[in-house]
Amino acid sequence: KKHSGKKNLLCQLKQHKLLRTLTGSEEPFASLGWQKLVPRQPLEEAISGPYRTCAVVSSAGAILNSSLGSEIDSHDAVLRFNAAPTEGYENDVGNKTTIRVINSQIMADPQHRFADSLLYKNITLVAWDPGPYSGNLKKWYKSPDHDLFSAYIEHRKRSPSQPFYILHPGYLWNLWDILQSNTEENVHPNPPSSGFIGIILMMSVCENLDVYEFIPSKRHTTLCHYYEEYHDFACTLGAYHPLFYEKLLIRRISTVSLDELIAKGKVTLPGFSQIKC
Ligand code: NCC
Repeated sequence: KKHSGKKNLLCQLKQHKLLRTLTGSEEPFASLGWQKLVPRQPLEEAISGPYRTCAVVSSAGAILNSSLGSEIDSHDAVLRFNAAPTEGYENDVGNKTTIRVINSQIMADPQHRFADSLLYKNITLVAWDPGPYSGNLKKWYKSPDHDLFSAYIEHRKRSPSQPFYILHPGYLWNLWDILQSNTEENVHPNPPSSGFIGIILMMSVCENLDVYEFIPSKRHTTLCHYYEEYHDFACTLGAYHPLFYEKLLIRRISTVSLDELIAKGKVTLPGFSQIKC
Protein backbone atom coordinates (compact mmCIF):
# COMPACT_ATOMS: atom_id res chain seq x y z
CA LYS A 1 0.00 0.00 0.00
CA LYS A 2 1.34 3.36 -0.97
CA HIS A 3 1.19 6.13 1.62
CA SER A 4 1.44 9.79 0.93
CA GLY A 5 4.56 11.42 2.29
CA LYS A 6 2.49 13.03 4.97
CA LYS A 7 0.96 9.82 6.25
CA ASN A 8 4.32 8.10 6.22
CA LEU A 9 5.79 10.84 8.32
CA LEU A 10 2.90 10.78 10.80
CA CYS A 11 3.19 7.02 11.13
CA GLN A 12 6.93 7.27 11.61
CA LEU A 13 6.36 9.68 14.48
CA LYS A 14 3.58 7.59 15.97
CA GLN A 15 5.41 4.27 15.79
CA HIS A 16 8.53 5.53 17.42
CA LYS A 17 7.02 5.04 20.91
CA LEU A 18 8.52 8.41 21.35
CA LEU A 19 7.48 9.68 24.71
CA ARG A 20 10.09 8.70 27.29
CA THR A 21 10.90 10.29 30.61
CA LEU A 22 13.49 9.40 33.23
CA THR A 23 12.01 6.66 35.39
CA GLY A 24 15.01 6.33 37.67
CA SER A 25 15.51 2.70 36.73
CA GLU A 26 18.64 3.29 34.66
CA GLU A 27 22.11 4.04 35.99
CA PRO A 28 23.35 6.29 37.41
CA PHE A 29 19.87 7.32 38.54
CA ALA A 30 18.90 3.95 40.02
CA SER A 31 21.81 3.96 42.48
CA LEU A 32 20.99 7.54 43.41
CA GLY A 33 17.50 6.55 44.52
CA TRP A 34 15.64 8.27 41.70
CA GLN A 35 12.97 5.59 41.47
CA LYS A 36 11.57 7.07 44.66
CA LEU A 37 12.14 10.60 43.47
CA VAL A 38 10.31 10.65 40.13
CA PRO A 39 6.49 10.66 40.10
CA ARG A 40 5.00 7.18 40.32
CA GLN A 41 2.52 7.93 37.55
CA PRO A 42 3.81 7.95 33.99
CA LEU A 43 3.61 11.32 32.22
CA GLU A 44 0.82 10.22 29.87
CA GLU A 45 -1.35 9.40 32.89
CA ALA A 46 -0.41 12.48 34.87
CA ILE A 47 -1.55 14.68 32.05
CA SER A 48 -5.15 14.01 32.92
CA GLY A 49 -6.17 13.60 29.29
CA PRO A 50 -6.77 12.19 26.84
CA TYR A 51 -7.63 15.68 25.78
CA ARG A 52 -9.84 16.30 22.82
CA THR A 53 -8.38 19.65 21.89
CA CYS A 54 -5.00 21.12 22.77
CA ALA A 55 -3.18 24.35 22.05
CA VAL A 56 0.57 24.80 21.83
CA VAL A 57 1.62 28.44 22.11
CA SER A 58 5.04 29.41 20.79
CA SER A 59 6.78 32.31 22.45
CA ALA A 60 7.36 34.20 19.22
CA GLY A 61 7.00 37.99 19.15
CA ALA A 62 4.66 37.62 16.19
CA ILE A 63 1.80 36.49 18.44
CA LEU A 64 1.51 40.07 19.74
CA ASN A 65 -1.64 41.81 18.50
CA SER A 66 -3.12 38.51 17.37
CA SER A 67 -6.11 38.62 19.75
CA LEU A 68 -5.90 34.80 19.81
CA GLY A 69 -6.19 34.62 23.62
CA SER A 70 -9.77 33.43 23.96
CA GLU A 71 -9.41 30.95 21.10
CA ILE A 72 -6.31 29.51 22.78
CA ASP A 73 -8.06 29.26 26.17
CA SER A 74 -11.01 27.41 24.65
CA HIS A 75 -8.84 24.28 24.26
CA ASP A 76 -8.95 21.50 26.88
CA ALA A 77 -5.22 21.85 27.53
CA VAL A 78 -2.68 24.58 26.78
CA LEU A 79 1.08 24.06 26.56
CA ARG A 80 3.55 26.93 26.95
CA PHE A 81 7.33 27.20 26.99
CA ASN A 82 10.03 28.23 29.41
CA ALA A 83 9.43 31.60 31.07
CA ALA A 84 6.68 32.77 28.70
CA PRO A 85 4.15 34.65 30.86
CA THR A 86 0.42 35.10 30.37
CA GLU A 87 -0.08 38.00 32.77
CA GLY A 88 -0.40 41.20 30.82
CA TYR A 89 -0.66 39.34 27.49
CA GLU A 90 -4.00 37.56 27.98
CA ASN A 91 -5.64 39.08 24.94
CA ASP A 92 -3.01 37.61 22.61
CA VAL A 93 -1.90 34.40 24.34
CA GLY A 94 -4.71 33.55 26.78
CA ASN A 95 -4.23 32.76 30.47
CA LYS A 96 -4.71 29.02 30.79
CA THR A 97 -1.60 26.87 31.26
CA THR A 98 -1.79 23.11 31.66
CA ILE A 99 1.75 22.07 30.84
CA ARG A 100 5.06 23.86 30.52
CA VAL A 101 8.04 22.49 28.63
CA ILE A 102 11.18 24.01 30.10
CA ASN A 103 14.82 23.70 29.14
CA SER A 104 17.52 23.17 31.75
CA GLN A 105 18.52 26.85 31.66
CA ILE A 106 15.27 27.69 33.40
CA MET A 107 16.13 25.38 36.28
CA ALA A 108 19.81 26.26 36.58
CA ASP A 109 19.94 30.00 35.96
CA PRO A 110 19.05 31.95 39.14
CA GLN A 111 17.55 34.78 37.09
CA HIS A 112 14.51 32.58 36.41
CA ARG A 113 13.81 32.01 40.12
CA PHE A 114 12.60 28.55 39.31
CA ALA A 115 11.90 27.58 42.91
CA ASP A 116 9.72 30.63 43.66
CA SER A 117 8.19 31.87 40.44
CA LEU A 118 4.45 31.32 40.07
CA LEU A 119 5.00 30.46 36.41
CA TYR A 120 6.05 26.96 37.41
CA LYS A 121 3.38 26.17 40.02
CA ASN A 122 0.09 24.26 39.77
CA ILE A 123 0.85 22.84 36.33
CA THR A 124 2.60 19.83 34.86
CA LEU A 125 6.30 20.48 34.23
CA VAL A 126 8.37 18.70 31.60
CA ALA A 127 12.07 19.56 31.57
CA TRP A 128 14.82 18.64 29.15
CA ASP A 129 18.58 18.85 28.69
CA PRO A 130 20.19 17.27 25.64
CA GLY A 131 22.65 14.73 27.00
CA PRO A 132 25.12 13.06 24.63
CA TYR A 133 23.81 11.46 21.41
CA SER A 134 25.55 8.23 22.49
CA GLY A 135 22.94 7.85 25.22
CA ASN A 136 25.56 7.68 27.97
CA LEU A 137 23.51 8.76 30.98
CA LYS A 138 26.46 8.70 33.39
CA LYS A 139 28.29 11.18 31.23
CA TRP A 140 25.15 13.31 31.07
CA TYR A 141 24.66 13.23 34.83
CA LYS A 142 28.24 14.43 35.35
CA SER A 143 28.01 17.26 32.85
CA PRO A 144 24.58 18.36 31.67
CA ASP A 145 24.41 21.54 29.55
CA HIS A 146 22.93 23.25 32.61
CA ASP A 147 22.61 21.59 35.99
CA LEU A 148 18.97 20.57 36.09
CA PHE A 149 19.52 17.61 38.40
CA SER A 150 20.03 19.40 41.71
CA ALA A 151 17.09 21.73 41.07
CA TYR A 152 14.94 18.71 40.18
CA ILE A 153 15.82 16.85 43.38
CA GLU A 154 15.11 19.93 45.47
CA HIS A 155 11.83 20.64 43.73
CA ARG A 156 10.60 17.05 43.98
CA LYS A 157 11.28 17.05 47.71
CA ARG A 158 9.54 20.38 48.22
CA SER A 159 6.51 19.69 45.99
CA PRO A 160 6.14 15.93 45.70
CA SER A 161 2.56 16.13 44.44
CA GLN A 162 3.37 18.32 41.43
CA PRO A 163 3.71 16.24 38.24
CA PHE A 164 7.26 17.03 37.14
CA TYR A 165 9.23 14.98 34.63
CA ILE A 166 12.60 15.04 32.90
CA LEU A 167 12.54 13.85 29.31
CA HIS A 168 14.86 11.00 28.48
CA PRO A 169 17.66 12.27 26.19
CA GLY A 170 16.83 9.33 23.92
CA TYR A 171 13.48 10.99 23.22
CA LEU A 172 15.20 14.16 22.01
CA TRP A 173 17.67 12.34 19.79
CA ASN A 174 14.90 10.14 18.37
CA LEU A 175 13.15 13.32 17.33
CA TRP A 176 16.38 14.60 15.85
CA ASP A 177 16.80 11.33 13.87
CA ILE A 178 13.30 11.68 12.45
CA LEU A 179 14.02 15.28 11.52
CA GLN A 180 17.24 14.27 9.75
CA SER A 181 15.76 11.28 7.96
CA ASN A 182 13.07 13.55 6.50
CA THR A 183 15.40 16.38 5.49
CA GLU A 184 17.56 16.49 2.35
CA GLU A 185 20.27 18.60 3.89
CA ASN A 186 22.46 17.77 6.87
CA VAL A 187 20.77 18.88 10.05
CA HIS A 188 23.27 20.23 12.56
CA PRO A 189 23.72 17.88 15.53
CA ASN A 190 21.91 19.96 18.14
CA PRO A 191 18.71 18.98 19.94
CA PRO A 192 15.32 20.13 18.67
CA SER A 193 13.79 23.26 20.20
CA SER A 194 11.39 23.19 23.13
CA GLY A 195 8.73 24.08 20.57
CA PHE A 196 9.20 20.94 18.51
CA ILE A 197 9.56 18.80 21.64
CA GLY A 198 6.29 20.17 23.00
CA ILE A 199 4.37 19.72 19.76
CA ILE A 200 5.32 16.04 19.39
CA LEU A 201 4.69 15.47 23.11
CA MET A 202 1.15 16.81 22.78
CA MET A 203 0.48 14.60 19.76
CA SER A 204 0.83 11.68 22.20
CA VAL A 205 -1.90 12.91 24.56
CA CYS A 206 -4.30 15.01 22.46
CA GLU A 207 -6.81 14.07 19.80
CA ASN A 208 -6.35 17.31 17.99
CA LEU A 209 -3.69 19.99 18.24
CA ASP A 210 -3.66 23.67 17.30
CA VAL A 211 -0.18 25.13 17.24
CA TYR A 212 0.08 28.91 17.36
CA GLU A 213 2.81 31.04 15.78
CA PHE A 214 5.32 28.20 15.45
CA ILE A 215 5.20 28.71 11.71
CA PRO A 216 5.35 32.49 11.26
CA SER A 217 2.15 34.30 10.29
CA LYS A 218 1.82 37.57 8.41
CA ARG A 219 2.70 39.24 11.73
CA HIS A 220 6.24 37.82 11.49
CA THR A 221 8.78 40.09 13.10
CA THR A 222 12.36 40.13 14.36
CA LEU A 223 10.97 40.57 17.88
CA CYS A 224 12.20 37.37 19.55
CA HIS A 225 9.57 36.90 22.28
CA TYR A 226 6.17 38.50 22.82
CA TYR A 227 7.19 39.31 26.39
CA GLU A 228 10.49 41.13 25.98
CA GLU A 229 12.04 43.87 23.88
CA TYR A 230 14.76 41.86 22.16
CA HIS A 231 15.20 41.52 18.41
CA ASP A 232 16.95 38.64 16.67
CA PHE A 233 15.64 36.86 13.60
CA ALA A 234 17.53 33.72 14.68
CA CYS A 235 14.81 33.19 17.29
CA THR A 236 12.36 32.39 14.51
CA LEU A 237 14.66 30.61 12.07
CA GLY A 238 17.05 28.99 14.50
CA ALA A 239 20.77 29.09 15.13
CA TYR A 240 21.54 26.49 17.78
CA HIS A 241 18.33 24.53 17.32
CA PRO A 242 17.40 23.05 13.91
CA LEU A 243 14.27 25.23 14.07
CA PHE A 244 14.02 25.88 10.34
CA TYR A 245 13.83 22.15 9.57
CA GLU A 246 11.41 21.58 12.46
CA LYS A 247 9.08 24.14 10.95
CA LEU A 248 9.25 22.61 7.47
CA LEU A 249 8.42 19.21 8.93
CA ILE A 250 5.46 20.49 10.97
CA ARG A 251 4.16 22.30 7.90
CA ARG A 252 4.26 18.99 5.99
CA ILE A 253 2.12 17.12 8.52
CA SER A 254 -0.34 19.93 9.21
CA THR A 255 -3.85 20.20 7.87
CA VAL A 256 -4.58 23.86 7.42
CA SER A 257 -5.08 26.15 4.49
CA LEU A 258 -2.29 28.51 3.58
CA ASP A 259 -4.72 31.39 4.19
CA GLU A 260 -5.32 30.42 7.79
CA LEU A 261 -1.67 29.75 8.33
CA ILE A 262 -0.72 33.19 7.14
CA ALA A 263 -3.58 35.03 8.83
CA LYS A 264 -3.48 33.31 12.21
CA GLY A 265 -0.11 31.59 12.37
CA LYS A 266 -2.05 28.47 13.31
CA VAL A 267 -1.47 24.92 12.14
CA THR A 268 -3.65 21.95 13.05
CA LEU A 269 -2.24 18.49 13.66
CA PRO A 270 -3.88 15.15 14.44
CA GLY A 271 -3.01 13.38 17.68
CA PHE A 272 -1.39 9.95 17.30
CA SER A 273 -4.61 8.26 18.44
CA GLN A 274 -6.32 9.63 15.32
CA ILE A 275 -3.77 8.23 12.87
CA LYS A 276 -4.41 4.75 11.50
CA CYS A 277 -1.14 3.31 10.28
O1 NCC B 1 12.96 31.20 23.07
P1 NCC B 1 12.27 30.01 23.63
O2 NCC B 1 13.13 28.70 23.21
O3 NCC B 1 11.95 29.99 25.08
O4 NCC B 1 10.92 29.80 22.81
C1 NCC B 1 10.07 28.67 23.00
C2 NCC B 1 9.77 28.04 21.65
O5 NCC B 1 8.98 28.93 20.85
C3 NCC B 1 9.37 28.86 19.48
N1 NCC B 1 9.77 30.21 18.99
C4 NCC B 1 10.21 31.14 19.86
C5 NCC B 1 10.53 32.41 19.40
C6 NCC B 1 10.39 32.71 18.03
N2 NCC B 1 10.64 33.94 17.55
N3 NCC B 1 9.96 31.75 17.19
C7 NCC B 1 9.64 30.51 17.65
O6 NCC B 1 9.23 29.66 16.85
C8 NCC B 1 10.51 27.84 19.39
O7 NCC B 1 9.99 26.58 19.01
C9 NCC B 1 11.02 27.76 20.82
O8 NCC B 1 11.54 26.48 21.15
C10 NCC B 1 14.07 26.66 23.78
O9 NCC B 1 13.77 26.05 22.74
O10 NCC B 1 14.09 26.13 24.91
C11 NCC B 1 14.38 28.17 23.67
O11 NCC B 1 14.80 28.68 24.95
C12 NCC B 1 15.49 29.94 24.96
C13 NCC B 1 15.85 30.30 26.44
O12 NCC B 1 16.72 29.33 26.97
C14 NCC B 1 14.57 30.30 27.30
O13 NCC B 1 13.62 31.19 26.76
C15 NCC B 1 14.87 30.72 28.73
O14 NCC B 1 15.28 32.05 28.79
C16 NCC B 1 16.72 29.88 24.08
N4 NCC B 1 17.39 31.18 24.10
C17 NCC B 1 18.63 31.35 24.52
O15 NCC B 1 19.31 30.44 24.94
C18 NCC B 1 19.16 32.75 24.48
C19 NCC B 1 16.26 29.58 22.65
O16 NCC B 1 17.40 29.47 21.81
C20 NCC B 1 15.46 28.32 22.59
